[in-house]
Order: sequence, then C-alpha cells, then structure tokens
Amino acid sequence: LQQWESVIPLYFGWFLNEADSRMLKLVSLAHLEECLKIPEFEQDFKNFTHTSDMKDMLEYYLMPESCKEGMLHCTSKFCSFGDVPGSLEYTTSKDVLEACGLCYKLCLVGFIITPRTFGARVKLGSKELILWGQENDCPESLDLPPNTSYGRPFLHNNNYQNPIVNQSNKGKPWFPHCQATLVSSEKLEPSFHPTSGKGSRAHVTLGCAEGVKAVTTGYDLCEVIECEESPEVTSRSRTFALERGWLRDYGKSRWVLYMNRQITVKSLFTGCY
Ligand code: 2AM
Repeated sequence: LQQWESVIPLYFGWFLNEADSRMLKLVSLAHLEECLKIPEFEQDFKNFTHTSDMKDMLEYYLMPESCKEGMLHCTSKFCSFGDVPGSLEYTTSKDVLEACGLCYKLCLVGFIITPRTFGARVKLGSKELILWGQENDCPESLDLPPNTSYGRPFLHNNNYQNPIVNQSNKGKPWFPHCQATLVSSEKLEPSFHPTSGKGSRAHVTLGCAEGVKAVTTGYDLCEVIECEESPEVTSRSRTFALERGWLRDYGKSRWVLYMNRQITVKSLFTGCY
C-alpha cells in the first residue's frame, strides 16, 4: 500500500472559471455604476478614491496579487501551506478530499464597497457550509513572506483530471465541470442581513485599492456584519432604492448593496498551491 504525503495548499476555495470571472467582473462594475447614480454615494466614492470621472472611478479597484491570473474565487479555508492551525486536519478531512474537483453553486447576494475593497457577498448553502473552514471571528492579519508565489487552482486526489487545453484558453487549464454558467436568477426578499452565523464572511474579492491585500475584503465584511447586527448603527444608516436592490450607508465609507436578485455562478472546489 502506497502512502501519500498530504500537501497543504495556500488556500482552498471555490473557483470561477475564466469566462465567468470576466463576466462577474463586468456584472459587478455594472452594479457599481448603478450605485454611482446615487449622489450621496457618488460624492463619497469620489472623495475616498480621489477620482472625478467615471472611467477612473470604475478602474479604482485593482485585481489583488493573489488573483493576478484573473480567476475569481471564494476562499473556504486559508492554510498558508500549513502555518494556519487546523490546516492539516482540514486538508485531510473526508469532506474536503471528496469535494476537490467537484462543481458547486455559489449564490451571490450583495456587494460591499469600501475605500479598501470591493467584494461580492456569498450566501453558502448547506453543501458548501460543510467545507467552510474559516474562523467565525474576524481573522488576525497573517502576513505572508514577501516572496510567496501565488499558485494556480489545482485538481488533485481521486478526482484528478488533466486540464483540457484548447485553442481558446491558450494553454491554461480549463475545468470541464464548469463551463460559462453565470445565471442571474431567483428573486430575493428584501433583507438587510442576508448572511449571519457560520460562513457569513464568505465572499469573492473583486478588487482592492492599490497596495491593499485581498484578505482585507474579509475584514471589511466583518465590520459590515457587525454594523448589521447593531440596532444603533442600522437605525442611523441611510438606505437608497436602486433598480437592482438597496444601497446602504453604514458610515465611515462602508457601503453595502443588497441585491433583489441573487447571482448564481458555478464554481470548482479545489486548493490553490
Ligand atoms: P480573500 O479570500 O479575501 O480574497 C490568497 O491570499 C487568498 O487567501 C486570497 O483570496 C485572500 O483573501 C485569502 N487570504 C489571505 N490571507 C488570509 C487570511 N489571513 N485569512 C483568510 N483568508 C486569507
């Protein structure tokens, strides 16, 4: 019997394919553009981004270093190659081993917009919650050494398949389970607290201000959830109705767009090495 050594990745998560990543970025910019029709938001956004025209505003958030290939993802467990407590247990758990290489639906229910980050909020279903391995508390900053190289999502274990390479993806891996599938679907009940408890911090980082690390989106979402849970803060937050949902101002330039229709996107669960 051959023994395999477990290789712990930088992180595990649900990855969108390249076409969906591109599409989600466009969809999210369309939402941002709609928010900019609200004069109070526009003024605050111009102030904290130091921009004045639409093009510069929409280009304020940059893809973080960890997403430089342009593939968006929702982190389920940050492992830092084993430095984070519980990484080995998570990596070798039956649930995770069986899930690697499988396709999952991610439901996006809103966006958060702050001076530091732009993120989509993910509402995890019961199947996805089993794989949620992040702390529920707001995480401590865990800085990586400066020369850490960011890998690619990788299919491994029993579900390993050779990525299919064809003309259109020019040598990059392509995930057969996950063809372009961005579907804007179910109508949502108005809710200013769409995620709470375990997994409420799940998100897709869409962009960060220059020099800001992707991990910051989780911190910003933590702050927003604290605001949502505080009657004192919610009672004084302003809400603006938009075609696509409701935009809320939690103060200190923390804005949240609660969508009236969720965006469902297919993703591949795997590790990034
Ligand atoms: P993100 O999930 O908010 O986008 C690689 O750096 C990925 O792991 C990024 O996607 C990043 O943030 C996430 N990440 C980095 N450091 C982290 C940490 N200390 N805790 C949780 N997630 C982290």
